Amino acid sequence: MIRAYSWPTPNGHKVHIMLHECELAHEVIPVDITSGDQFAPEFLAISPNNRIPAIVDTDGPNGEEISIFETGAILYYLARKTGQFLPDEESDPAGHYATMEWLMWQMGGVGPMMGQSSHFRRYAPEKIPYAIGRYEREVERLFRVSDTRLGQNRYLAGDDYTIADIATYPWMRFWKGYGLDIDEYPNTRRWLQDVRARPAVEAGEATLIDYRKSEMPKGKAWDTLFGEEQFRPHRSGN
Ligand SMILES: N[C@@H](CCC(=O)N[C@@H](CS)C(=O)NCC(=O)O)C(=O)O
Repeated sequence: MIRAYSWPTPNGHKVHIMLHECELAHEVIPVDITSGDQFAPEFLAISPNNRIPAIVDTDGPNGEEISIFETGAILYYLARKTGQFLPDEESDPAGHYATMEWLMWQMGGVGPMMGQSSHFRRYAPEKIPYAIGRYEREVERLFRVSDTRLGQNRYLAGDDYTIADIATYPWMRFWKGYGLDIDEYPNTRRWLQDVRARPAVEAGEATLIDYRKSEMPKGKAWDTLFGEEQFRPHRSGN
């Protein structure tokens, strides 16, 4: 059994989608990041960076329990555990490393840059033109990269849907929030439609939906995510 400690955000949805794609028995435990659940010592013991999601697999390697944080590591672990959505390194090294390239592209570029773009466009208390422009341009650049790639291949790593697509889709689907016109990226638009049509994607994105908040975080919630509460030292459960 896998326990996923999560919240309905793009990073949370990567793991919810993967659990559905792999048809793994799992339980999702909400970690309300607007109320500070991510700083609870028990959560920090499995996710010391105070970020969701994290998983615990009670039936890990050698039958022992294992916990994993960081979505790239979680997707890689679940792909290796199930033998799905990551081409085998021995029999298909080109496919394997292409998947890892695009997974790392998401982890190092798409997630952080789209996250910062949303922050400065939506959440920052002051609207700083340089910061907004810097991240908008970086996001446009990333959409151009995906559009070129997806004009040559059906999916990011090649012909097959992989953990690179699972990692990237929940961020790129929010193109409106980055101020983009998706019609300028027709290959990415086609890919978004293909990925969205998968039942596991629909099920993954519906996970914890009742907890989703559309309003802007204010007061304690803003402080928890972006203010004093976020940056004061927190005691780990380790
Ligand atoms: N690189 C991390 C990023 C995870 C992340 O940023 N999670 C956000 C929600 S999408 C979070 O937990 N925020 C809580 C906080 O900032 O305290 C991963 O891929 O797992």
